[in-house]
Amino acid sequence: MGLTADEKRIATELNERGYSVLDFPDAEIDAKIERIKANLGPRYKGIAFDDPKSDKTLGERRLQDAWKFDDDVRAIAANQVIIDLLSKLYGRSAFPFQTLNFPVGTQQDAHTDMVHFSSLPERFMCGVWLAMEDIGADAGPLFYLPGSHRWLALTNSIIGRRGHRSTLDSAQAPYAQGWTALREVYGAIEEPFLARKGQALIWTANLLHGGSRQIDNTLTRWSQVTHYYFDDCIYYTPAFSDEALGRLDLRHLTSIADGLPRPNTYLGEPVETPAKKKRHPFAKRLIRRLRGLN
Ligand SMILES: O=C(O)CCC(=O)C(=O)O
Ligand SMILES: [Fe+2]
Repeated sequence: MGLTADEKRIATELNERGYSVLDFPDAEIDAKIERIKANLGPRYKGIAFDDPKSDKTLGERRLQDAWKFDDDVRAIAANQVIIDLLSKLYGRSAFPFQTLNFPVGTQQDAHTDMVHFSSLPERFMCGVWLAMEDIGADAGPLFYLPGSHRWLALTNSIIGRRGHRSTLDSAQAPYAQGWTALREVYGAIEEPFLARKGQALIWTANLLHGGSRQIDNTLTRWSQVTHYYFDDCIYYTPAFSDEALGRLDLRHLTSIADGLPRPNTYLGEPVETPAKKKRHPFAKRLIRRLRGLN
């Protein structure tokens, strides 16, 4: 594949452990980070960043798709070295499609991103998590279960649940018991990512990860997550799909890098998405009648 020594290290770690750590490849990253904190800070309602004694975990903690109005968030998501690296390692062109900016720990239970974001063929998805400050054990660091990306990827058919058109408060909740069972079977140990500012961690689609409990609530834990998919796939949300029945909750994506849509395609051909037709009430009644007659 013509990999450099560092690319080979990252490829091997992604393959064997499901994650890999690297220094974010941008000489201006510190300045970008500081501008992001200044720009996004006021948007987290209820957090008094100026007061070192205040509880930072109160209020709104998650800002999705800030790339739409913040050029630095967008530049981090669209970092060409990261895109080229991921494209080289996965063998398809990577594109960023979503950003999340957090000022504190997420304190999220262990989950895989694959129940939110999957692809056909599967696993053409990854996350890149950037530490926007030094993050110690008390600040609710990101954690992961090394090697868990090789465990069974839980789907609705495996856990015995219908997904299509279902509603959920948390798309992760139905799989929690299954993940707990897998953790018991494999006996895997959680590892925290005690990151230095400017370090990034790539996680693969099926790696279990989450946010540790934040022990000191006066601390911040600034981070940005960018989620990437790869060209020429079907992109969908497994939590709301029944793959076996061909009922997919498709995603209609735009690349953050070039602003262009990435239509769902399979083996190079676009996948038709049946437009939701609004039928006339009379037609609906007629269809019901005819169905009844069959
Ligand atoms: O930052 C964290 O604590 C976890 C974020 C995460 O799981 C995600 O964005 O997929
Ligand atoms: Fe996640």
